[in-house]
Amino acid sequence: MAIRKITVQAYSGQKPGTSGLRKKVTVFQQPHYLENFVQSIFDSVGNISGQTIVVGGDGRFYNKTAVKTIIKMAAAAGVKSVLVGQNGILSTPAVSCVIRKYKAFGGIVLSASHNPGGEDGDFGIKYNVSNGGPAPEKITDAIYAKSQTIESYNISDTDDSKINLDSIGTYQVENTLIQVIDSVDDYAELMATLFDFSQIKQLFASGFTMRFDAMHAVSGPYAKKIIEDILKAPAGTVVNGVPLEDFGGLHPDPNPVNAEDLIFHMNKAGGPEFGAASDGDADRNMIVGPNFPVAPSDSLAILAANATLIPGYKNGISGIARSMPTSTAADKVATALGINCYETPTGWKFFGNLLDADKVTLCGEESYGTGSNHVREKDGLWAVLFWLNLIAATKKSVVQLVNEHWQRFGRNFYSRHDYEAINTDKANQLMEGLRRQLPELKGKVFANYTVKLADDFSYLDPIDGSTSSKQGIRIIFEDDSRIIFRLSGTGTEGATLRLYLEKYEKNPSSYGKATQEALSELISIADKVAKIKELTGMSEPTVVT
Ligand code: G16
Repeated sequence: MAIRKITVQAYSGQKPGTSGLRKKVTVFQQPHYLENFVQSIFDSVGNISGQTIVVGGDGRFYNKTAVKTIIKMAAAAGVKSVLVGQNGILSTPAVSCVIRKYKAFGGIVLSASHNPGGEDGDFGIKYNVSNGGPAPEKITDAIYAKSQTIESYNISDTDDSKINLDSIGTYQVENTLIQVIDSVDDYAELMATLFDFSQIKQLFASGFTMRFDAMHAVSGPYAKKIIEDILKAPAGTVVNGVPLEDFGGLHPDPNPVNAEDLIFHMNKAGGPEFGAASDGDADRNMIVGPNFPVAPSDSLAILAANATLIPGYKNGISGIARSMPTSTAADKVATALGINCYETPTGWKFFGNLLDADKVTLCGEESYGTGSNHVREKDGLWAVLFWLNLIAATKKSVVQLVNEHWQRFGRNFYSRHDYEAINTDKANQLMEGLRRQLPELKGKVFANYTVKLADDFSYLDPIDGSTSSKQGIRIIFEDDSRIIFRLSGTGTEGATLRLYLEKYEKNPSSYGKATQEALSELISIADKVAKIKELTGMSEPTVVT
């Protein structure tokens, strides 16, 4: 076995987006494409030689190939040991958990999250730092800069067949110790420290019914072990629980549109009492009651309001953080609790500093992401266990918990409209058009709404003083209703325009309104201001959640 230095040319466009580098599998399959990016990571994160790193992914097509390549490059870089999930599998929150538990230097997550998989699907790679969270922008910027000037990479010539990922155990590649670990154990152990497992067990023993849809993605083995084996929910509670390389040809995105099978089961007569789904890499979650999907922004607010009922949070929470487009429901809870609610740009990486400084305990995003200080990623199964524990502790249903929350805090009607795969130039034109209007919008009246503030969101990190600008156009009205426009940073085809709409209602007789109806006036205003239909050529969004 020997280390080889391979001379290469840089690829343009290896710029990490909202959450790492996400591209079509076919892009990653180009000669040296993955290797260039991995070497750029190794060269940008400090001296990795002699350190321990964690590697794992969501099991999508190309996962194992990429894991083996990374192991050979880690060996060439003099990494002391690589902790890798069995079969190359680790959910994103599990990578974070393992980095923290074993005090690793960092880790590499292989996933394109909720994006479809398979040979024609998407693949992704991101680097997580020693706190277990996604690398901050200064590191992702350095990785990108390196990828643009890279001239060579180093790799061990060990044959792939010698890199066994199938069985738990240890072996050497060059001088690097490879430790193949159980993908679930460390994570399951952490969950048992946060939640009252015996109370949840009793809930299932009393006949409580649940359907967890793992969407053929990586949460399957985690959910089966924790929900069925440990908490003794009946076999079959977890469905679609075997991770498939192409997610069964489906879109592993837990929202009412893509998790339509779960919604079907939750809407039918005699269906389960509680439904949940998770995405490709198990960091997102959707919570559903019978005929009742819970809005992610509401879920964050409800978890925060009830946190002291859960053993891991019984002493209270230090603060809450939400991404800017996420509804302000959590802000109302923070005010009631007398704690801060921080507003960050979209991207879990922006929560890391606040969590490390203990400014916040819970974080959440409208994009079906919720998490806490137990790891530094959002965590789908954690959120599901939190809800289960809440149901077990209060003996209330999902619908009751949400309705009681609205009665206490009011209801933030909320929706996101996505216009996917639109022409990038048109998308930029739309955003620039909005930016040009910003100085004149304040005070303008649109139907029943008067503009209170219009800006391009900019974030000053209160911990490290860094700023992130151009993070989304906000139009906020006198009654605190909001319209927000952003271009997604996770898509792989053209551009995706995200339009976020929020209206606060404190008249209980209106809480039962249909969401799109409650937001209809804001939807028309958004189109009028941004000329969405005209510029995209689309008469309606591709996805409404
Ligand atoms: C990632 C980020 C999230 C973000 C989401 C959507 O989630 O970690 O913080 O909210 O993308 O981002 P965008 O609106 O830019 O597409 P995931 O689950 O894809 O890793």
